Amino acid sequence: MGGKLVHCASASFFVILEVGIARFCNATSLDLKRFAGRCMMDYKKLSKTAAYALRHAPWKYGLEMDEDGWVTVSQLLNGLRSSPVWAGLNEDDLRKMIEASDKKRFEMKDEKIRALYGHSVPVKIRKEAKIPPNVLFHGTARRYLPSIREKGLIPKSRQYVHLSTDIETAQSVGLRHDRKPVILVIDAKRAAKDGVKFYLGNEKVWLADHIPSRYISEL
Ligand code: HQG
Repeated sequence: MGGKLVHCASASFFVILEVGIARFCNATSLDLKRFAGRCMMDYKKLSKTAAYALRHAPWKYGLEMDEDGWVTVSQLLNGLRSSPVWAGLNEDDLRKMIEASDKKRFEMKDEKIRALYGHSVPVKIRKEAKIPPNVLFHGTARRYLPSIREKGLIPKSRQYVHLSTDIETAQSVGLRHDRKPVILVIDAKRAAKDGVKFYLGNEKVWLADHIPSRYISEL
């Protein structure tokens, strides 16, 4: 038999994709691609693509982003569907992508969706300043320390500096840059008192425009 055995993650059963059966059922190759796409939905890959669209390059997907980072779900679906991999994508897939993730990267409300942090789009996403926890953490690479000691924490290619509410999260952020990351401790209470603004990303991620080095110590 010339069929392929494919694990169907969304429905948890096995399907046989058999060219003969497809012909018998009059299915087109696009129908088959859509069917296979639905059965093998890779939510991690979808999350990476959606993050790229919503944080970094909305224009590549034809998205009109408002000043709070929202785009309509229908625009995002249309933009993503132009790639054959996501041809069969629907709103429920976006919802499942959000639920399947270990990090709360996106928010969906009133037929709109946005990334909660990580942006690098040219126009700065508006964030409301909030009172931060007394202490925040930041995991980074050892090689960045001399510059951080001198300039403080700067957003670099993103719009905001990203801070973590706990050491474990900071550690995993830092591991993206260095196998032995350094954990920085931010005296957020004192910084906020002195006028540094903090913004909420999600329950574990806080944002700031810049953290001067006088509020930073090493764990
Ligand atoms: C460093 C991921 C030299 C900074 C994560 C960091 C996070 C400096 C790097 C989110 C510096 C920028 C963001 C200075 C800061 N001199 N280096 N003065 N100031 N840096 O990736 O915070 O999985 O842009 O320490 O989990 O690592 O994508 O920022 O090492 O929440 O959802 O410059 O991205 O989330 O790196 O990570 P990044 P980040 P997702």
